[in-house]
Amino acid sequence: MRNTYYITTPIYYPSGQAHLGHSYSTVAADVMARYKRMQGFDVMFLTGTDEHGQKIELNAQKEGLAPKDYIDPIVDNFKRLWKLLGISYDKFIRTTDDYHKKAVQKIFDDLYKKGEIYKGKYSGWYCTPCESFFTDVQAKDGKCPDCGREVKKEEEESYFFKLSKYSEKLLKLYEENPNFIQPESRKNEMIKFIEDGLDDLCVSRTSFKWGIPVNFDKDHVVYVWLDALTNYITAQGYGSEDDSDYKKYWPADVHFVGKEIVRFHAVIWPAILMALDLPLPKRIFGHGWLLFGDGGKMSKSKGNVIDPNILCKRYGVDSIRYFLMREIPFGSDGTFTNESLINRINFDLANDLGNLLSRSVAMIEKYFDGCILENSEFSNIDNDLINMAKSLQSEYQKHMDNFHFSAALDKIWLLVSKSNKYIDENMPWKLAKEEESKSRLSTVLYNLCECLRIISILLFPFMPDSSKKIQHQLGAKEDICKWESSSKWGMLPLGFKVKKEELLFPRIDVDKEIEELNKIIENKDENNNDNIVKLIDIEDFCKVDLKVVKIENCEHIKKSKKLLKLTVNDGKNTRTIASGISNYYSPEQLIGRHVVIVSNLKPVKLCGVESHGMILAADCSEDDVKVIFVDEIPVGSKIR
Ligand code: ME8
Repeated sequence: MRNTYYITTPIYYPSGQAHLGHSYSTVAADVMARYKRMQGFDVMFLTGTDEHGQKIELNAQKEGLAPKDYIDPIVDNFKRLWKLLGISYDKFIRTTDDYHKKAVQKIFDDLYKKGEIYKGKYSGWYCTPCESFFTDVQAKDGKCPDCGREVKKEEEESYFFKLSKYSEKLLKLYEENPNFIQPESRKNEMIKFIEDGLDDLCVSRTSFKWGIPVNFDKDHVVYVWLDALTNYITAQGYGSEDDSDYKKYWPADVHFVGKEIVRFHAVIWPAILMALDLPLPKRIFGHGWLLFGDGGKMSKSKGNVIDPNILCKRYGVDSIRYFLMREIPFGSDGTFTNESLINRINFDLANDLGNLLSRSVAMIEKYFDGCILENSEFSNIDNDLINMAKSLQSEYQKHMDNFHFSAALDKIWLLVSKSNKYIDENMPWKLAKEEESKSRLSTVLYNLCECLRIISILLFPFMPDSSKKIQHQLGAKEDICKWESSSKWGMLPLGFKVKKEELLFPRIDVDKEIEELNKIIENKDENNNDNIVKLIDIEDFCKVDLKVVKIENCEHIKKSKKLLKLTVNDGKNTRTIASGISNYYSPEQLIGRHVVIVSNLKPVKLCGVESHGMILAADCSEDDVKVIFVDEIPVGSKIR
């Protein structure tokens, strides 16, 4: 049986669009998942969306939408962004999925039956954006200690989870498993948090409806964090009929989370699992934040373009993935600026890596018609390079296994720089001038290709497309581009054929680019949002004549499976309308009802019936349509 590796990201709130911060955690998890797959692990990589709670309910209300209608397009955008960024997740959980809801209800029931949950009354402070409860002491000055926004006083009947009784067990867990919380600084914060005293946790709400109902007390919905945290096991089938993936993959090897939610993952989540007598995840890694202020550094730019869609379009997906993982040590905070991104692309990618590849391949094409047939003339100065290349895999692995992504990339770049220096030292253009140096020239270029092959393998988790492109240009076949071959020298068989293709990372003209970015910033509303519905003027709306009518008669149209023929009256006139709702309503359900029609549509003929208008109905889902009934509104009323 293969070793398994289970990695998760937080499940994100679809209360706003997916942004670069979400991309940061998700790219990191993707890098780790690809790295482990490359090593032969059977990987389960889970991400998803956390769709219940008061914040989503309120946002949907503001938009005049049902919560599910509000979140569906946002969730689609998350998925679209993950596709764009090359995120290779194995499962995507939505907490509104039926199997999850049932499993959460079962978990809540089990905890209740075990005496881990009891009914009481909550009185305290609530931060809706963080979906988090606070005591008087924690919420000093009426502000959330996590995000600084205003908290609200809440008083409601609630169920409580006996979190307080787990203090000792949690402290013991951290002590016995020193790597359970990483980095170390986050562990110390958690120890302090527990030592300050844990209260029992309110795990149900009654003051709003958008959540999973408690099975045995339907006035209550499950607290969104209990609902969300359990995703890590329900997604694998825990609490469902088929729990084979749960048995195979749980416990998770690591939960990647932002530092602000380590508390939920390192305190509440293990306590819930302890209460359920289930195994605990092996590690919680609380990474730092990507900050978007300009840090006073930018002279020419008018802000930052941080929309990942725009950034990927302008600079390429791999450059963004590289930047996110290289610029800031995982675990620390760091500032994102367009200038730092452009500099990384120009220096690390275009100058260092891109140049190394294009120079090496171009010289082989120029001096050897693209084909190296000999590599026997070694010199002592090759040893340094070869040794560095051969030991890169183990150095890289040490960092990757500790989630030190930036350090792993640093190691790769040491070999990139060394290779570039090797070109300068050996001056192939000089060797090419002497016939008797051709053999040495061939060896030098072979060595460069071997370095590039090793670099491309280790780069794969970070820059999957570029890694494949490098291998393609080198003419390196798949069997010598595997993890195992990244510690071996001399894998490229003599006679391999290189092929120069377009530049992997074109250099960016910084001044011109900043000017372009400034234009995007100035026209933010027009350019920055692909997802906003195009706005219309009030004049456009006034052109539509909406009226209340009564359905006087209704029958099926023989030639059509979908259409009903309706006779409607607006108090003055009668007209015929053909409407595609026969899969959802029978004529009897409609006759006598008041509905809204668009009365000034141009008439059209549908299956032989001339239709004068359209009935308003809502597409609730793909297979559910609901007519908007307005029985209490008098016939003939105009709707504006
Ligand atoms: O907290 N820098 O969801 P959320 C780095 N639903 N990472 C960032 C970031 C930034 N500027 N902004 C966001 C929730 N993130 C809960 C999680 S899990 C059971 C439930 C990342 O949409 C980071 O991983 O607020 C952070 O923890 C997460 O997005 C918060 O996402």
